[in-house]
Amino acid sequence: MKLDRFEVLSRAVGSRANRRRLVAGLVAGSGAALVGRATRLPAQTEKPADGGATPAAGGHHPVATPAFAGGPLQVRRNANALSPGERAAFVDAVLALKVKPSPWADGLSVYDTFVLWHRDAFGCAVMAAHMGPAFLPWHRTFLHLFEQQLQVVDPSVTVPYWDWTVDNTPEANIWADDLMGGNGKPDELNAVMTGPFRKGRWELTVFDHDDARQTPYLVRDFGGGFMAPTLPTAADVEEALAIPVYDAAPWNASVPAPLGFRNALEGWRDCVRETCDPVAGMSPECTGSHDMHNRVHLWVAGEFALAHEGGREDEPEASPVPVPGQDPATDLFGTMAFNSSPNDPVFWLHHAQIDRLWARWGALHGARYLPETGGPYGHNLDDPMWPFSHIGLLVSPRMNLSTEAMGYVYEG
Ligand SMILES: [Cu+2]
Repeated sequence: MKLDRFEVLSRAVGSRANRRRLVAGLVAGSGAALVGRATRLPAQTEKPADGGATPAAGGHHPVATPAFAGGPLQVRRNANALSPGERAAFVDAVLALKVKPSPWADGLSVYDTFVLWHRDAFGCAVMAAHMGPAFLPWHRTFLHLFEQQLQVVDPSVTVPYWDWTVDNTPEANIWADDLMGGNGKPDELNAVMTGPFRKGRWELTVFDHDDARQTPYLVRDFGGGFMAPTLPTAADVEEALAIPVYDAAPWNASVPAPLGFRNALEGWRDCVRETCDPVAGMSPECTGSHDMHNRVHLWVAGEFALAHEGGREDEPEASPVPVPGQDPATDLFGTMAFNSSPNDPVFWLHHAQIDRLWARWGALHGARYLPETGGPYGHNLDDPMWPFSHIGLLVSPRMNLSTEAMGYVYEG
């Protein structure tokens, strides 16, 4: 069903006469700010550096970081710093996108189009967004587009970040009823029953291609299972930030964490190869822990089972919620463990934190990116990134190396 939707989207994009008509359509609709900014970025980032970036040893690519000329910088703030009114404005804008028709995909809301893009970025032939150098620039563009859509609803809203090194318990205030809502309720199959995105109010419509269950509500089990009982620490973050090299060959999930900041932050450990499941998409074979970015996804989700690691035959009794007719070793996942994880709005707060950490790394080591060439398609410095290239936005990793050039900064 979801595959059909994507094919409809691809056909719709491909059948329009040219990209200019599609872009014109976006400008006429809800994407004006988005297109205006994105099309200005290439010229800005190609200006010669004037002291902003330090030329690096070891083949790094220095990139200028000029000030954004398109207006005042937007500020993304710690979710903890938002006033009750600001929290409500963010939630209301998210809820509005959930019902607003998508300009890009027939029959989907704006919000669910983002879920679909994130899920299908795992396709074997695409692999645009994870397990490679473009992990950080892809998600930067993804959040920027989402934020601009929020701002069409309410220009005062930016995406807040969740500093999970500090707010690292189920009692943290991001889980309050006026923001993300709380943990799943054990006697309701771990459904989220509180807050604005509770069961009955927030309905999931885009599911992973191999998800037979298609649970239509958020599922969370903070720290459940055995793979992510705790969140990454401040020391973990400092260790990653100290790595001076952005990424390393072979530019995938198997890069040992000390050799590159990208996978240190993305969080794949001891992975040997990536395999293609034509339905589920690409996934690596790993024996190590899930750290950092991956670990946060799994901590929120509760890790009942991960298909790419062969289920839970080793500890089948650890699956906390047996469901009639389902195999607990392979079928139970919290929402944030899926490829369609943006279904849980905490996705945006988590990825704003990841993006903030990348910006901090850039401030320490220069706005550098690797590889220039030789990596998987979509992951080299000047490659177009899918799906943005399919909706008339030719954005590359190079265009994502400075948040200031994209018009925003992080507070704190
Ligand atoms: Cu992602």
